[in-house]
Amino acid sequence: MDINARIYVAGHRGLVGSALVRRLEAEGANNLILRTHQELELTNQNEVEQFFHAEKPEYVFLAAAQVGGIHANSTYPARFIHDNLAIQTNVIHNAWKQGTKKLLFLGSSCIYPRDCPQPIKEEYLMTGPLEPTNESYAIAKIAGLKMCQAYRKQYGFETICAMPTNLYGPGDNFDPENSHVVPGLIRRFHEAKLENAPEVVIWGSGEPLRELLHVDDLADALLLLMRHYDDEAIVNVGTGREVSISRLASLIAETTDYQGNMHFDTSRPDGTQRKLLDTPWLSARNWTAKIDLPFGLAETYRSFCNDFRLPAGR
Ligand code: GFB
Repeated sequence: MDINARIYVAGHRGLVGSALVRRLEAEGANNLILRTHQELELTNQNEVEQFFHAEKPEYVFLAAAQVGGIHANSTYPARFIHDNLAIQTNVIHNAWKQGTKKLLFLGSSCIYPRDCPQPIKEEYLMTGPLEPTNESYAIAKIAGLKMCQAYRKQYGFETICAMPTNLYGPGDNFDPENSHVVPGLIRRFHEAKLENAPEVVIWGSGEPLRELLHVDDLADALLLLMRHYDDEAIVNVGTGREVSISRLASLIAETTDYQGNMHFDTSRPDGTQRKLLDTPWLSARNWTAKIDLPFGLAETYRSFCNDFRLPAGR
């Protein structure tokens, strides 16, 4: 991929898309094609068709998706399956039709069976039942990766399917209910500190393990894949390191300088117990994530305070 090629980042205002734009611009990209949600409704077939016909991007990063944490996934399953199927179907089909050279599709570690052996190998896909709290999202993402593989097989369209682990970083959605665990807890601890609240509620038992990847590390891996990966097989992207939700909560308490207690609300779901990814392709290239969790959390907390113009923790 020539850095000055016509590169379209779908979803450039989101967590992943904004990290991709930061990274591409840092490398000197000067031909990025970007559209906000207001400018282009990706669930609308006609709008997407016209956009690709007019712009003819050479490379596409498909980072646009309807995403959310465990609560949003289980509360809005219709929105998650509809919007994701529509977005990815429109973008993949029109990219192929208008001669895009390469498209990178983003999936998620939740595509794998709920109870599969750890670390999770790519070949475990579709070998067992999914985690029920995010089944709609996972089914949409499985459909997306199968569509990419089908277009490669039938039309020779160069598609890459990257499956990242749980992500976090600046520019995340910090909604108290609908966000993922890191932004959700950053917000809750921050507010508890400002209000001098005696305790913070953590959803679930605190026992599940999660592998957390900083989105700038993900962007680094995605560029490597776009430049050097050429196979139909899906590719995992992770850090190889796990943290329990209770340990993560303690780290976020330290980051936000919250001195009170934690209460685990077991009426809220735990979701999958573990989902650690095996990453053979990246490991073979000596790729590792560079941003450690305490540093990444501190940076994410700073971005939360800046974005919302809040007084900082320390
Ligand atoms: O990040 P998260 O929402 O998604 O939740 P998943 C991770 C874990 O954190 C669960 C616990 O065990 C939650 O019970 N948790 C504790 C919290 N406190 C909170 C909180 O305040 N907010 C949230 N959100 N969780 C996602 C899928 O599953 O994984 C997505 O929902 C996506 O579709 C992503 O695939 C990779 O890790 O459980």
